[in-house]
Amino acid sequence: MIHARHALLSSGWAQDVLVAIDDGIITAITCDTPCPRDATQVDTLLPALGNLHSHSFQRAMAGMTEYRKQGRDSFWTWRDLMYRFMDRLTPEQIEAIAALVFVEMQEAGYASVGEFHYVHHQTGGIAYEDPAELSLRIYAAASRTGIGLTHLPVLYTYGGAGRVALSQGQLRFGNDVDGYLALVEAAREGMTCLPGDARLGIAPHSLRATSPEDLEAVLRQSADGPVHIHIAEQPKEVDDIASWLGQRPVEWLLAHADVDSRWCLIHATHMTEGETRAMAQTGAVAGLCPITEANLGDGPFNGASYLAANGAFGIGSDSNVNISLIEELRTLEYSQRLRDLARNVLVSGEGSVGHGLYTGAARGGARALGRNAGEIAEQRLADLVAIDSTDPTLCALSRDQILDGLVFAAKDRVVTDLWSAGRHSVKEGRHVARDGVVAAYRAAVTDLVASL
Ligand code: NGQ
Ligand code: ZN
Repeated sequence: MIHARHALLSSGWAQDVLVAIDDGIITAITCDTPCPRDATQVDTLLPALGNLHSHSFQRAMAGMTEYRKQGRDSFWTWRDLMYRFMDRLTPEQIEAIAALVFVEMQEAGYASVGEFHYVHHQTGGIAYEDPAELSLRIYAAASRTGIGLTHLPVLYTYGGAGRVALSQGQLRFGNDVDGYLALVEAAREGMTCLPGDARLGIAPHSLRATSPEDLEAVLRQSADGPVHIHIAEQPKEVDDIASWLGQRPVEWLLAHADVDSRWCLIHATHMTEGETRAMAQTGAVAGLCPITEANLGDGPFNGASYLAANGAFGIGSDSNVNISLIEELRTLEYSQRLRDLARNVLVSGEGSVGHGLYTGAARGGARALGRNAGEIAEQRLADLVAIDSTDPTLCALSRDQILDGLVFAAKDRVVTDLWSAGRHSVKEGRHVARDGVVAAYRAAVTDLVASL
């Protein structure tokens, strides 16, 4: 049981709220009630967000790609460095890095994560004895930390638009459709080691890494669960797809696949007004990764038009160069302000930007991850985060201003507690497994850096 002085319920703010949880599910909510002796007492309880897009291994190269060399650095030069870094990773290192990442995510206020998992094979592209070896490593990290996992094994068949062969640096990703479907099945079987809220989805990496026929084939074989795809992140990708398929990426996808609320379109940065409105109408979630998109020089999302068309969105930490839920939401709004020379952009009609961003991302994240979460209500998963509204960054604010304070003024330290489907992983601001996970991470990266 959790007792909160204030809680943001699906019906709005309430006081002295007692939340009962059974088997990871919220079973009862009582307002205006004193704190019983055996309850965990918190200040302000919010629905915890899902982090809808992560490549956990990239966390370990944070800070290694910010050095300017002669010529112009770009997404594509970053990607070359990332491939070189990735090529050395062992299964043990992949697990240790993922565990650190999941600890950091939960401490930042994320209850769950969509792990967009595309490193499948050994260096050179040789399969592991168990083709799902690296998926199982992600599972081990999830079960160690208690994060709610939506695992998204990735189909990555081609090196670029037009069925270009994989480059040397991409060999660890490669599968044809049959190999991929076998991998998904193995990943499904392995999932029995995870708690019941874990989910499995599919993820064609991008239009450039697959083909129209292959995409259709994998979609035909998977009737339910989330479908995630990177799309329209970089202008070059838009141009490459347009010259190959005759349409811009989002335009092509909406015309050739049954895009609906199962889908999460990651980035969707470069869209025309028409694509923006059409995507919003499908019910798909825009998977926005503002910190990574800023870091990689992708560009700002077409946010105002998308929200005006009622589009669903959520946020992801993608490259994990910096894991901060607060900063992710802040960067999202600030990217719009800088482009539009305006304030308070990402809210439709009138209202609190922080409230709109937070609650919108909570709903969209849950939808994209296939989790019955995103609000505090009976029968939902107990994906919950507590923040301390007496922190100096928040203490002057009314309830209706708290989420604005959280998004624009606070630091991550205001997070005190976090539950993933009822698993109480963060207490007093620290993950319960932090020490062991950090020690294993340090050992893993020491070896890794020595091998680079
Ligand atoms: C990824 N990253 O999947 O990690 C990609 C780069 C690729 C972003 N798109 C790899 N931000 O495109 O092959
Ligand atoms: Zn990505």
